[in-house]
Amino acid sequence: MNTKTIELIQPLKESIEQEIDLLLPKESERPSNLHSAMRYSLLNGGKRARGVLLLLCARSFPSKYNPLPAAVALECIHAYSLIHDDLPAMDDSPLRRNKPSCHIAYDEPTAILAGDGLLTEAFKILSEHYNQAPEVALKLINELAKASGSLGMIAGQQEDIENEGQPIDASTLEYIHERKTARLIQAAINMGFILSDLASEKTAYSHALGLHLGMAFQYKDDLLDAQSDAETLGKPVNSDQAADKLSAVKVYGLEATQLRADACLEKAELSLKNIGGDTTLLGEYVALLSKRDS
Ligand code: GRG
Repeated sequence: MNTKTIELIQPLKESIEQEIDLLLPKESERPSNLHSAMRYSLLNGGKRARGVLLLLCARSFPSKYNPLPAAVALECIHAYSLIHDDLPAMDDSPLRRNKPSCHIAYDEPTAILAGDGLLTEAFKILSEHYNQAPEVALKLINELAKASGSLGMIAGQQEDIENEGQPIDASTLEYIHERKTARLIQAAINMGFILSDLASEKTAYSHALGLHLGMAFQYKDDLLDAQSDAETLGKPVNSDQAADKLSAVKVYGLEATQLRADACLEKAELSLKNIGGDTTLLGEYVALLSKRDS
């Protein structure tokens, strides 16, 4: 682990958490239980990988916009997806980030509504905080909606559920992983670069960076599920195998999954070089994510 990079990233994580606390409705706001559940799920840890990536991309070129509200919007979408994924109707997981999942800490209806609340809140935040620059606001909203909607993350989740326990081919697996995981990470990168006004001829590189990094992230997630322990991971391990879930490890095996992760990372690093700008810390963080243990 590169401790210097971790030290440089920590203040970014903290600034996202402070902004979450600032922007989300307070627990004292009615209905108190709902807002408490939304805050519980959003402020109960996690790496903030998507938010941090957005901040790092936003500052790789001079920018006049504050990227923090966009990072919060992205983390709202991520947290909503985790709440709904943990529900009994989906993954039925009692543990998230080493703490009781939202529907365990509260109850199922509250967890469903907390997820819905966070999903809606994300777009409210973007529309309110970038309204001085309507073109930027629209681009951010469009990017996040495409990545998380029924052609993006929700498509991945739907096909993941439909294919559970079925024999799976590599192309279906790639379709699912690209949508379920990589698209939101791609949105983090794209939203950051929208805020730093990346030259239009370079956007193909930022899209490629997001896609390859997102796929590497999912391969790593599957490797961790197969190789880590529950304490380190903050959720049950071997859950893919136990629930007969789709997993790159199941389709390709451990060694080939690692090779795929490495190849994606190499492509991500090449795209980053082509983007230019001040991306040193971004490059170090990308490498750090590939070595993460949770
Ligand atoms: C319910 C619409 C809907 C979507 C669910 C996020 C998701 C889609 C499913 C969760 C299961 C899973 C393993 C998804 C892959 C994405 C992923 C690796 C999520 C975990 O993200 P991390 O590692 O978590 O960034 P933290 O806790 O650090 O924020």
